[in-house]
Amino acid sequence: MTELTAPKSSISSKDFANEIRELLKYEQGVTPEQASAADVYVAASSAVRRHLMDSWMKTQQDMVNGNTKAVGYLSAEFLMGRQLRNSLLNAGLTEQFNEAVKELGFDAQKVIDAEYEPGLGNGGLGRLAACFIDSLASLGVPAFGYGIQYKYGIFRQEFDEEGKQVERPDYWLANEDPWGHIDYGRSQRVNFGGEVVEEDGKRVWKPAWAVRAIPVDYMVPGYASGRVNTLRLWQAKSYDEFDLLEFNKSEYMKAVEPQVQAENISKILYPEDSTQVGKELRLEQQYFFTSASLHDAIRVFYPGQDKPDLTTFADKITFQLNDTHPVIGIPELMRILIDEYGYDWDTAWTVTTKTFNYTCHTLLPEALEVWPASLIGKLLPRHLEIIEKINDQFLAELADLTDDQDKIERMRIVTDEDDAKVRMAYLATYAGSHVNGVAELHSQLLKDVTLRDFSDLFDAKFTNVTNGVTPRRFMKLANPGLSELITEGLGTDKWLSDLELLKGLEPLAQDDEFVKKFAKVKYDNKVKFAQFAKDEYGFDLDASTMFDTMIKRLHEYKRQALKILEVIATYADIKSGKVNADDLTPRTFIFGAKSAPGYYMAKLTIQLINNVAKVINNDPDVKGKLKIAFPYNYNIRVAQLLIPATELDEQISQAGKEASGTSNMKFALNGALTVGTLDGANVEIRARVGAENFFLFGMTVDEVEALYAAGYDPSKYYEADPRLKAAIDMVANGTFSDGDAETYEPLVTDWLKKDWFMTLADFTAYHDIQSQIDTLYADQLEWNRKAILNVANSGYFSSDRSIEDYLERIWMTGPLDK
Ligand code: F58
Repeated sequence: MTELTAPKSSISSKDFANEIRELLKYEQGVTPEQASAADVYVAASSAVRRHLMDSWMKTQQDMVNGNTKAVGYLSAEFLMGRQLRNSLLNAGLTEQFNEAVKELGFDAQKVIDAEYEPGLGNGGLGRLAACFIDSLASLGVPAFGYGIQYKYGIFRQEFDEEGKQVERPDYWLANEDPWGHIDYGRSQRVNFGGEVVEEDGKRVWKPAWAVRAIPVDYMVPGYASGRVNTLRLWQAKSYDEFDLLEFNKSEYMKAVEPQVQAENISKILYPEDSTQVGKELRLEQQYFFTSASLHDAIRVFYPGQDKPDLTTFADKITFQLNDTHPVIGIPELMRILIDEYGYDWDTAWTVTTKTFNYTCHTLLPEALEVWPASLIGKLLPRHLEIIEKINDQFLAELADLTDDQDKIERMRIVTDEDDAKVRMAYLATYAGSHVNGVAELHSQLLKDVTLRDFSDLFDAKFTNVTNGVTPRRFMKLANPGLSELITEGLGTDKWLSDLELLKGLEPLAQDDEFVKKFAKVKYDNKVKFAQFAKDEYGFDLDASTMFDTMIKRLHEYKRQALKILEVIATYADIKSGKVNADDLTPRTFIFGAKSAPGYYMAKLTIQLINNVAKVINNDPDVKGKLKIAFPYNYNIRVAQLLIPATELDEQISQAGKEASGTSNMKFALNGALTVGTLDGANVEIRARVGAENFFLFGMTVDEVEALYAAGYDPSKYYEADPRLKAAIDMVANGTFSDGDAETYEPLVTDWLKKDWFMTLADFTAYHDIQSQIDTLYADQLEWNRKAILNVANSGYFSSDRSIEDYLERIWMTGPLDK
């Protein structure tokens, strides 16, 4: 007997269909016959929202009356993915929906596909935030996600004739958004600019301009918890919509100027992680949403109180700073407490330091935000004063802790130079109660390298919370076939809210019948992906080949170059006759990656991959044994289809550079084997699934450091490995650029002269592991056994576990009473 615990609403499909009919009529104004799939999507979404409404309202009430402290997750990004299927799942309405739309004469998938995916994040960091709010709700912990409702999300990626990335605006709100509820009555004023003056012995900020922050609320339904939390995304609007005086003078453009300026703040998500562009607007965005969110929390937790006792603020809500983007919230809370509510500095400091915690998501020094003090002074003059005072206080504290003047200098929050800088990570580390990295190795490196001085003096602040992913979206929704098989194998579906139960699959890895069923699910997922790739991109993929996937932002440290060079080297082996294509294990190499628009090397790598695809996919000598597929505009939807179809997962960053990675977790949970370096969460995945079930290669962090120290010369590796040499020569001689040697010259020169992330040094090891991969793949039963062991031992990587760790180590709170 299989025990089923998934939520199921008691409403019948017929009644649910009637609700959709009503909404079509009264909201959309159409009959089911007139309705399009998009209409049905909107109506069905509204219907689900209605079903969640009571739980949402109750959760809000309970939170304010609260037996427990709430969590405020401050994040510039929430990469949610499509909402309808997830909401249906959590509302227990999946079956009713499937039946109801059929009854109305629609195909369920077409209705689902009418939803435009909101792309309000760049990659891992934004998706993590989305997984975390899902888990918070599923664990019944009262929480707000606070961020920005960007009008344009991450750009839509296209490839041009030459295989270059082209960025198109992502106007995701072009159609009705049934999920977001705009709440004009709860808007907040956010001030900017101006000056600070002395009045009655007090510092008083006289801002020059202001924008109105309007909350757009999204429900965040928990799975089987009966709780629905809120994602509150702020939209910027002008207070002066329209200047009638100007308009009457026929100055139409001028008349809307204030509106344009204000609305620019929430116009676009920054896709940059290479160059620092639009610094000013970015700081405006950061202040905009943190200021609005802090004021909002005061409004929520001290309803109707003019003089709330804000010394209790940190008992009501704890704020997690998702990377440095919301760190300006620290001086903002100080300012609110001192200037708006009259607290003295020390009281304000006590409250503030108890309120905030900081998560760092990087190891690249250039990714730690540093703002020119002059810019902060221009936009937020009062905040600069407060930051300077925090810095002075910090320096005084440091002087008591250490005699090491150099160290004190290095730790300054505000640098001591003409064009002073404010280091946001340092501010967060000093002012926050806790600082965490996102995988064990990363947290260790933060202590040993990135924030070493801080960990020397404030070791107790530092902790680790290894990332996780939500099994609801990335297993149940993405991989229904595997989910059913797991439920059958375990005799319960409880694993969806207690992922460690997957451990129970371990013995089944020795049961050949189960292994075959598992293999069948994987094969069906490959067929499904191939069909999608055909319909969407016109690719012809062969589901009988190994699906070998690398999906992540394109960045040199992630080393997509390593993968493509290995493919090219194999191609060169075929062309030179060293290898007979017939002897190869047929593989389909699938890439998905967006590059920051201003990141030249990353864009050139995209172009190279596309052109290698063009040549290899069309060369009869290859006999179809190698194929490259690079679907453009990789997003959550593609991820949900591709991850379950993948057999080999590429996590090949240079050791010590990937903070954690989260796709590695999704792959392991969906039964792919990983080829990877000892980097980020790979280390923990390998430790759990077993070294024999993971293809490890490449230098360790220590080896990388030693090689840098010894003086790294990539050309030596080029000379030493004939395959590597052949591959680079092929790129250099124009094989993938119609004979033009110029096209990839910058890449070639970089590989041979610089190669900062040591792609060449790891190349031979990466090649050597490929024959092990092929050998195992030839024994499908063994391969799938190992894949099952990956699934069985990856339960730890649920975001529910991550949230439990945050609750215990950082937030010191827990679920609401039932
Ligand atoms: C990622 N960071 C890390 N940043 O690279 C990855 O290892 C980790 O698993 C993940 O965070 C979650 O902890 C990341 O995605 C960004 O997207 C930046 C956001 C701000 C603009 C530049 C990119």
